[in-house]
This record gives sequence, structure tokens and C-alpha cells, in this order.
Amino acid sequence: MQARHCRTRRTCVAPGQGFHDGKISHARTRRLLPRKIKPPAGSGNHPGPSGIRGRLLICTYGPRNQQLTQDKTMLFYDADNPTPNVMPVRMFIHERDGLALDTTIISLAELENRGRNYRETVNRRGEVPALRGQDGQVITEIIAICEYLDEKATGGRSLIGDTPEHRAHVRMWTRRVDLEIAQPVVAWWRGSSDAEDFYMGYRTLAPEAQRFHRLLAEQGMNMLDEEMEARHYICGDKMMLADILLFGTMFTMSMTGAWINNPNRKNLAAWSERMRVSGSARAALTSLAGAKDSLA
Ligand SMILES: N[C@@H](CCC(=O)N[C@@H](CS)C(=O)NCC(=O)O)C(=O)O
Repeated sequence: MQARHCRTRRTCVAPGQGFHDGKISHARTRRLLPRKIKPPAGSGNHPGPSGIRGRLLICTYGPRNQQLTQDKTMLFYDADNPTPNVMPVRMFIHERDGLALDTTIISLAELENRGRNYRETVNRRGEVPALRGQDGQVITEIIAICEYLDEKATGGRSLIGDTPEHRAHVRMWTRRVDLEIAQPVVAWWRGSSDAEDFYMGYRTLAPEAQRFHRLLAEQGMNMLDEEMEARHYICGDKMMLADILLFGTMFTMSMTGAWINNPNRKNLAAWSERMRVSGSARAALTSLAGAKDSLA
């Protein structure tokens, strides 16, 4: 999926050329309301891709941000594709429930994320997703975003845990799947020639370590497969942040790395299928703003 972006973009990120200077304008934004809140009749609301109702707003980036800061509505910077970092947060939002936030799409295909406007006003690192919190501060790094959203949700079920022990357990597994599987899988892709095209002049890559990263990820998945014996989800009998992080990464990365979904890892394969058919995974294929993604 990302590979498709690369070929058209090579010239924008050639060494020494600096960043693409894309402007974020006419971003598509949609306000998501907690499922239990019924939108007022005649307000133009319509069902979103996952049955969530939202109001589609067309606006420019700058004024919208000011307005959002004033009315303290969280703003989620989504992408135009369910990428390995975007998909887990989208899934988390759907699975968590009880959240009210606006969404704007940052086009990876158009390199909006590397544009000066996005880097200066949202994320200097030029990465998505990001979340502007209720205090106007931008949060990046997907686990931090999910943790924040979990605390901000009103109603629904916590996906981090309800007691100190439960939270510690979920965080332990989340860190394990991130370090042992998700990051090596992403590093594996970043060692491919597609990634080289996409990131030329933008990220330091290590194609010579590609095999090593795959071995690390395989080892992590093998271990988890053994540990998942007789468990429905990674932390027990409920889908939690660790499941969402891992599934979002594995599902999106398996589009380019078929080796990730190895049917010989039977427990992991059964878990993956359980996750795949869940409502939140299906809903997360489409951006929260309701735009059609290439995979949807
Ligand atoms: N460390 C960040 C990683 C975010 C990230 O790498 N996002 C990717 C999309 S999956 C991105 O923005 N790639 C576009 C680019 O680097 O140009 C996190 O955990 O949220």
C-alpha cells in the first residue's frame, strides 16, 4: 500500500531537496459523536462508515484548528490510508466507544505530512497519526494517543484496564508486542526497496538489516503463538490495546509481507481471524472522516 505511494513521490524527497511544501487546505473533517448521543433531527447528520453518526464539515485547516482549540474538541489527524500506525488508533477509537472528536485527513499520497504547514503546526516529525487534545496540545506516538483517548472516553469499556494490576498487565503485553513484533515488522518494511524510494532523503534506513528484522519479528510471533495457547486475546478473554496494536500492524504490513500471516502459528492465526472479523477492524479500514481508502 505504501509502496504504491512511493513511485510517484521520489522526486519530492530526493536528498538535499528539502521537504515537500504541501498546504493543508480543504481538509475533510467529521465530528464523531459517542454512539449513544443521537444527533439532532435535520442537522444533516448521516451514518458514517461504521454506523457512527457524524457531521461532515468542509473547512480550511487553520481556522478550523483555532475553532477546535476554543471549543475544546479533540482533533484526530487521520491519514488517507489504513497504515500500520494509523489503523491501530482508528480501531482503538471504534472499539473504545464514548469518544467525541473531529477528524481531518492528512494525505500521505500527497505528502501533506511532510509539508511545512503540517510539520510546523502539528508534528515536526511529519508523521501521522496525531491528536490535538482538549487543551490544544498535540500528542503523537500511537500508544500515547490511545492511552489519552482511553482516559478521555465517557462510557464504553477501558481498553487499558480497570485496576492497577490489570493496567500493568495490558501495558506489559502492549510493550512486548510493540518491541518484539510491531517495530521489527515496520523496520523490515523500511529495509525494502519500496521504502528506499519512499523515504529517500527523509529517513535513515538500514536495508542491510532487513533479514535481521524479519527474524526478530518471526521470533516474537513464534513466542506469542506459544503463549496464546488457550487464550482468546493477548491479555486474556477481552480485546485490549495490545491486540489492537498488533493486529493493526500485522494486518496492514501483511499486504506487502505475506510471511507475517503464517498459518503454522495456529494460535496467532485463530486470534488474527477473530480480530479481522471484529466490527472495529472492519470499520478501521475506512478513515474516520468517511473518505474511501484504497483498501476499503
Ligand atoms: N513513532 C510514530 C510512528 C508514526 C509513523 O511512522 N507513521 C507513518 C504512517 S504508518 C508515517 O507518518 N509515515 C509517513 C512518512 O514517514 O512520510 C508512532 O508511533 O506514532
